[in-house]
Formats: sequence, C-alpha cells, structure tokens
Amino acid sequence: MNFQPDAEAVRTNIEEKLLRHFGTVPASATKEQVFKAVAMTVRDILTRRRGEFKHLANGCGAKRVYYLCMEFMLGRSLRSNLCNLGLAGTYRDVLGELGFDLDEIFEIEPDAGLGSGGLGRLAACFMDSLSSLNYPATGFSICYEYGLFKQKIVDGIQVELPDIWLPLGEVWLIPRTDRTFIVRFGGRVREVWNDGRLEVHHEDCEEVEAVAYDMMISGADCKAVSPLRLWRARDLHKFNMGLFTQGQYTRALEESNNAEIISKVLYPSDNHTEGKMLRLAQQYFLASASVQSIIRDHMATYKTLDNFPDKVAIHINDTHPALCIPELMRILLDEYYFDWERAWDTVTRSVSYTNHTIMPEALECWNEALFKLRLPRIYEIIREINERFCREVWNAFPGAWKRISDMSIISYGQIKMANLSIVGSHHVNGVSKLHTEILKESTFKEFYRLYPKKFTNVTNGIAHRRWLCYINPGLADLLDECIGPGYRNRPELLSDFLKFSDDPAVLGRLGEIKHHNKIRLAKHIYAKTGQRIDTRSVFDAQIKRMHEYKRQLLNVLKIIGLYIELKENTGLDLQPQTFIFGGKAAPGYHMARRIINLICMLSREIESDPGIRERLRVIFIENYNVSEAEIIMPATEISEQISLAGKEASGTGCMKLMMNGAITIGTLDGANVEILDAVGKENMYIFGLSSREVDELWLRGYNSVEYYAQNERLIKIIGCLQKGFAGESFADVAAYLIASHGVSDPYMCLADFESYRLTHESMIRAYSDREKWNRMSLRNIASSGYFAADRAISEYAREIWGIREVDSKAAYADTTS
Ligand code: 26W
Repeated sequence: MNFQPDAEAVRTNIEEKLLRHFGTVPASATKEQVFKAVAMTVRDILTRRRGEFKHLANGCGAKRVYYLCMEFMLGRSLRSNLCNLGLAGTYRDVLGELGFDLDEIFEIEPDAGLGSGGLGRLAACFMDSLSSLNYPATGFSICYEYGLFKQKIVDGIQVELPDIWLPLGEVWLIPRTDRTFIVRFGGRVREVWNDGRLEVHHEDCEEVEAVAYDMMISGADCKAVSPLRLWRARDLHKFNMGLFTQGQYTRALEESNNAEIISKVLYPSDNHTEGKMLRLAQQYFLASASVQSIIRDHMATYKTLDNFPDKVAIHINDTHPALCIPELMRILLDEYYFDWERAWDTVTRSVSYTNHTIMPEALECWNEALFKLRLPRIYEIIREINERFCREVWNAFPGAWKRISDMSIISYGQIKMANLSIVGSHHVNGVSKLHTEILKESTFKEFYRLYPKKFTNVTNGIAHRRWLCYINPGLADLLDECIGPGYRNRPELLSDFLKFSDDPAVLGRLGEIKHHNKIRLAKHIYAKTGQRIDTRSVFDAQIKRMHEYKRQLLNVLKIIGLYIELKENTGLDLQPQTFIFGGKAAPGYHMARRIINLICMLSREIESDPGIRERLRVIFIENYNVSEAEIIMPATEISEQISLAGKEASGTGCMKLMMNGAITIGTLDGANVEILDAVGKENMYIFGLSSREVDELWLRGYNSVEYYAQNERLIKIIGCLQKGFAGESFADVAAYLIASHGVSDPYMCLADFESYRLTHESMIRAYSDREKWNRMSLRNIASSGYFAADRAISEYAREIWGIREVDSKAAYADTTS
C-alpha cells in the first residue's frame, strides 16, 4: 500500500526513462529530457496509487462526485506532485547527484493553461482538495490543444500568440484508447414504436469520437489520487478515401480535421459570452462524453441504474456543462427505456450546479433555431423539460405570465442555460455570502421563491498547500516553527499563529521573509522587462483578468494622481510605491485592451523620468498565468480588490494574497466581505459604495460629471488622460469616464474615486510603522484558514453531494470481509 520509492529507486527510474525514451544517460541529457523523464516516474507513482485508491473506493461502494468544468487552470504539476507525495527532498538529492538542479527542472514545465480565469483555477484547487481529503472524485474537461493564448506586449499593445503546451505538457496525460465514446451532432431524429416501446433513432448525423486522456491529480499526505479526464475530439471517418483517390489530397485532409476542431482551442473570454456554435459543440462534446463515461463506470460496478443518484453526484461548474442534464435524460430514455418521471427523478437527484457570475453578459443563451439544427434530440428533450416546468410554475403561481416568461428555459427564441441548470439540479450554490444573497434576491429571485431550499452558499477556497506552503517556503518554515506543521492538513489551525501577534522576533521574521520574496520578484521583473524596481518600495498588486468591472482603471486614476503630485511637488516626501499589474484581456474586448495599453504607456512615461521612477513605478507583467502568480503573490504587500460592489462573485486572488500576508484594500464585494469578517476592520482597508448603494445610485442615474466637476484632482487626472502618456492620447478613455448618463462607465469609477484615494493614502501612512504593518500581515495570515479549498470541499461534500471520505481502514475491512 502507498508505494513510496527510496532514493535508489528514484535514481534507477529516472535513468531507465532517459534510456528508454530518449536513448540517453544523465550526463548527456538535456533539461527537457530530464524534466520528461522525472515527470514520467512521478506519473507512474500516481497511476499506481490511483489503482490502489480506486480499489479501496470500489470496495466500499462509496458515492463518487464527477466535477464537470470547461476549464481547469492547472499551472505546473511537477512541484506540487512532488511536494504532495513528500518526495521533493528525495528527488532534489538524486537530481543533484546526477548534475541537475530541481528548481531549474521545475522551470522547464509549461503551464497547463486550460482555463481563462477564476473559474478554471478554482476547479484546479478543488481537485487538489478532493484528493487530499480522500473523496472519490473525477474531474472532466476538454483537452484543448491550445490553452489560453500567450500574451505578449508589443509597443504597449496586447498581442496574442498560441499557447503550445502539449509537446512537454502531455507527459502527464495517459491516453485511454479503451475509453472512447461517440458524440453525435446534427442529423434527424426518427421515432418508431417497436413492441409497444418508443425507439428514437438519430440519423444522418455527424459522429465525433471522444478519446479520454487522464491526468492524475495528487493530494497531500493522503491515499487518494483523482483522475482528471480530458476529452480530445477525433474524427471517426479518418480519411475520405474517395477524395484522396481522386487526387484531392488537401480536401481529404481538411475534412478529416473538421471534427477535431472541437478540442483545438479554449475560448478566451471570461464573464462574457459570444454565442458561437463551436462553443456549443464543445459544451455538448464535454457533457455527452462525460455522462457516457459516468454511466459506463456505474454499470461496470453496479450493473443497474436504479441506485444511480445514491452513488453518483454530478456537479456542473457554471452552466457550461449544463447539457449533461438533457444528455443524461436522453440516455436514460432512449437507451435504457426509463419513463420520463423516473428519468427526471434520477437526473434531478444527481446533478448540482454552482453559479460563478451575475454579469448579465456572461449568462449563456443559445439561439433556439441553431441549437435545434445542431442538437435535434437534445432540443426535443429540453422542450419537454421546459413544458413540464412551465406547467409546474403555472400551478404554483397561476396567471403569473411575467414570472413564467422570466423562468422559462426557452423564451424569445433563446435557450437559457442558467434556467436549465437550476431546474435540473437539486442544489444551486453561489460562491460567496454576498453573491448567494444577490442570486436569491435578484438574479434568480423567482426561482428562489419557487425552490427556496435549493439555494445555498459555499464560499470559494484555494489550495492552501500550493498557494502558501509550496510557493512561499520561507513563510511555511516560520509557521512550522511557530505553530507546528498541523495547518498543512488542517488549515483552520493557522489561527494559532495569532498568538505571535505581539512577538517582535516573529514580526521581524515576517518582514524579512516578505523582503526576500520581493527581491525574488524584482529579479524576475528585471529579467522580463529590464525594469529595476526598488525593493524598499511598497509592492502593490492588481493581478487578475482585465475587465471593466474589476476596475483596473480606478487604480490607474489613483496612480496618475500620485504622478501629478510628484511632478508638481518634487520635494514631496512620499513612500516609494511600485504598482504591479498583470492580466489578459479577451482578444475582442476593446476597452480591456485599451486599459492594458494605458498601463503600459503610463509605465513607459514614468520610466523615462529619473526623478519620478525612484518613487513611483508601474509594471505590467506580461502573460499573467498561474506560474507568474506564484512569484507575485508572496511578494505583494497591498492587495487591490476594488471591483464595483455586487459584481465580483467571489474572487480568489484576494484569498491567495491574504494568505501570503498582503493587506487588502477593497470594496465590500465578493469574498472581501468575508475577509473583513475574518480579519476585522483594523487589518483591512475598505472603501466605496456598498452593493445596495450601487443599486440605488444606478436607479437614480449615475452622473459621472457630478463627481468630476467637484474634484480638482479628478479634473487634472482626466486632463492628463486626454493629453496622454508616452505620446499616446487616452481621450477615448477620459470620455468614457466622464460621459454623463447614457453610455458612460457602468462601473462608476468616479463615484468611488475619492474614498479609494483617501483609503489608499492612509494605508501608505500605516506602512511607515513597519512593526504595525507586519502585525496586520500576521493577522491576515492567521485568519486565512477559512479560505482554504479543504474547507470549501468539505462543505460541498456534506451539504451538496452527500459523499464521504474513503476511510482506508474501513474500506479495507469491507473488501476483505
Ligand atoms: C461563456 C463565457 C464565460 C466564461 C467563463 C462566462 C463566464 C465564465 C466564468 C463563470 C467567469 C468566471 O471565471 N467567474 C469567476 O469565478 C470565480 C470562481 O468562482 C470567482 O471567484 C470570480 O469572482 C468570478 O468572476
């Protein structure tokens, strides 16, 4: 049980992989070859442990959760796997003997960027906790050949390059050619009565093969290893021989690639939908292949579907995989001949749904006519679900036409995926307290009235071992010394660190650790951008997707204000500040791209001014991704969480920064509200309108000019924007900010500006008393245990999925008795 190789075995395994796969020996191997060889040895360990765990879980008939998500933003795997397995030290020593440095080998690995933002990273953190807590779980997603684009900044403008991660990244993938399923698109549905039974035939359809590639996700100090099953599309009719023999070589090739387009690229937009048919195909592809796989697993174990909801929890992470609801219906009705009521009961007792956004432009809808053409049988099933549901609403609220139209799954020629998800699930949850309240009181108000018990909250969490222990070893060592290593498996124990709030030695150590991390980041930035930043300046970071609602623009306005002050008063005694930005803009999102351009031009202008750049610096970190985040988080002192209240569902970057000792400046939005509950107002800087005030202002009409005309500073700042930076005018951005009513800034930057500026100023004043600052930092770290994904996953397991940890002893007894 729990196979753990010693140094000798590790060395032999690596040597053997090098020889077998690359025909080489350590002395002449490249770092890429060593990375691959090392990863293969780790993959072998994980696969073996997976086999053992599966045996245990099957033996005790444990209920399993299947987590479906269009995105998993895993980042790199080698370090977290080695640390989770407790093998990092052994591998470090062995590689050292072979002449390689483990840290350099880590750097070779490309990020698996199969996600675009918060949703995908959350899914990755959750897989870690599912394994670490020994829950029987499988993740499902798509094996995108190209992950989220690589961002390059050329002349201050974002340029997108393909993210080619597979050549090295696929070392983690285990192709399961024995696990393939057919997914059908288009064609016609024909119904025939046969022997008193309705048979549904799907004719003239395109068939695409879904091939499974499994990635083994380790947990820390546990028995479980969970597969993340990634589907790749393969054309079934490999090659049109007819065309080929007619000499039309290229057309023959083109045709064979058509179906494979489904798993080519990840859509790069987050919190915004484009309604593209290829995305619909991806969603059905994921849903269909996953449901078929789940049923096959279940039948192999239990030989019946009668107990399906007792043994299977299917979770849809946002609405993107929601077609698993009609797909499961289809299989139960058409292939297992369930009657409708029994099939619907099975589905609605198995499926649960998390909502991750209330931004109206992110709530997915599909054009009904196109949907019907592309997925005719699924369309019929959704219509039937909708008819029955509308009847139910009518019975509950007779005559309430408006309500029925709001709640209907199909209306005005659109299929609404959120409505389908709510109707087909036994639980719907939001991702922070405030977000869940907004879902209940506003976004899904009518559904909440109909099904009050369906709605629940599970506040997000992060993989605290990755985001604290592994990326900030200095802090982890200090914690180990002060409170012992128990917090690594029980994050709530981080609160023991509070005892050291007044210990000057510990506070001093915290300051040193931060400084060390800042030096590391400064070196990294110098290598990337050539900018030499002062490590005694305060490091202030806003790192997240570029989006108007997140208000990077508000931050920029404040920085321009400081810039003007410094220019006007060269003798001003101001704490030096470094503002760090990182984030990608969706390629078609004009304003987000403009904001990147603005940050880069402002950075360039300041850089060319020696008098200013020693005191104020702006850095835009190119290609922000998981690996970049891992360097920035531990070095940050001020965490910018400044979205317009009511818009950020939760946010998880805020949790990572807090856990690494940054102090938050933020609005009462998303998880900030709970961070405030946890640390108290003495240890956090809150400003701006509350979500209720935002709603009121919206109803009254937000008139930006009112704020602008009364504020000398804003007038100057907007003037500066109009004039521009480094030769580029941002008059368009200025116009967007000050246009009154109509099409102006819907995220009300100017309304919160003054309160934001003053709050930031007081934060900078507080920074001058370093012991006090370090105490705030310590209290943030000590209060961050609640934001661990282990806590979130335990809540999902208990409150939503009804699954239990596989207790190895009990399970073992079960299998042997
Ligand atoms: C179809 C286009 C699209 C793609 C992704 C629409 C919406 C999404 C995601 C649901 C957006 C997203 O990532 N939401 C973020 O989810 C995080 C995890 O719960 C939260 O912490 C963030 O606040 C939320 O913006």
